[in-house]
Amino acid sequence: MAGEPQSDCLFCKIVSGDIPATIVRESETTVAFRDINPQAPTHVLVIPKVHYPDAASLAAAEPQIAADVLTEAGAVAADEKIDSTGYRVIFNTGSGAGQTVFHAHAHVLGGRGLQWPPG
Ligand code: IU
Repeated sequence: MAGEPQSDCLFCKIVSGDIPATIVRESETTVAFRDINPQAPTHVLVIPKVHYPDAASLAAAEPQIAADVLTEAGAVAADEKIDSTGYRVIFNTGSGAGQTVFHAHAHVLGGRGLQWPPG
């Protein structure tokens, strides 16, 4: 069923606690944890607890939870004190854009200068 945990999904296993992660925030609907391969001094992933393959499918099915992900991304930035210097929230969507884990997630990146356009 849509949104149900997928047995082959690594981020569903982080939600269930079967795979360890350094969790920095948790809400009723989301988990935020440090990326294992950080690309900036702050690199946190915010994921919904429900399983959807990408941000657009999450937003179509569960708009409030998609909003919760964005709210938590902002809270992570405040917790990490990168909100005043600037930070980026990224949803890689599709393998052509670099998505490697097909469970919707927001990257929250900051703590260094960020170039535009991104690579
Ligand atoms: P992407 O947008 O799908 O490429 O992002 C997936 C991210 O998940 C990537 O930055 C990985 O380093 C990160 N990650 C993680 O933090 N912990 C894990 O167990 C796995 C991937 I698998």
